[in-house]
Amino acid sequence: MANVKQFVTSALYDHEMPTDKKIEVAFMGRSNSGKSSLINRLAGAKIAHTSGTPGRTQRINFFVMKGWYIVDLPGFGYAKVSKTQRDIFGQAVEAYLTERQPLIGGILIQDVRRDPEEEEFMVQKWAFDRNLYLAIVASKVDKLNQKERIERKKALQEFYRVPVFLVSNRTGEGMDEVRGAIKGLGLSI
Ligand SMILES: Nc1nc2c(ncn2[C@@H]2O[C@H](COP(=O)(O)OP(=O)(O)OP(=O)(O)O)[C@@H](O)[C@H]2O)c(=O)[nH]1
Ligand SMILES: [Mg+2]
Repeated sequence: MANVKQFVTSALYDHEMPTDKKIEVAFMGRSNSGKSSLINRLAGAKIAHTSGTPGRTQRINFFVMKGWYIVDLPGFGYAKVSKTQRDIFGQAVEAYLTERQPLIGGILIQDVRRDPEEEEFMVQKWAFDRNLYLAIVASKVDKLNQKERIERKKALQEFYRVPVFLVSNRTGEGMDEVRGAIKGLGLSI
């Protein structure tokens, strides 16, 4: 199939977003949590810009997959960009999440070594309120040994009260489970 697994556009406002009504899945999480790296893993190609400098993704980025879009959102919880800028993309993200019609679900990514904070629970509440699917993915599991993995999985599942997928964007570990969740939405990957 031509024209798949590539960057399509970046937007802040609805009128700048794709109009072809393909389904969208939003990738959300704290800055530096590994959103863009996960997108690249799932696509099997380096389509999203990754960076060791947090806060690099400052627009809503659309990547076309097989008949649907991955939407890479600016990371939350990043303090170093100016307040005005944060307000602009904060409002844009909020409008996207609450109003966007093609959006059917989200993937919430967090570093496996951290505990969820207010923002993560807000994402969970958002999905619940809009009755949208949400998969919770804990990244950077390559940083943990086997015992720590078991402990962190249990702890995170207790926080979120739903299953949490542990992945490494470095080694590819856990990707099949995330792919399975996406397929469960009826999407091809
Ligand atoms: N060891 C390890 N490093 C990772 C993993 N995922 C991401 N990283 C690293 O973490 C840093 C941030 O990754 P990104 O994918 O750019 O994070 P992001 O969530 O898109 O960040 P923003 O765009 O700033 O919101 C990069 O240096 C990645 O190489 C992982 O699973 N394991
Ligand atoms: Mg990013």
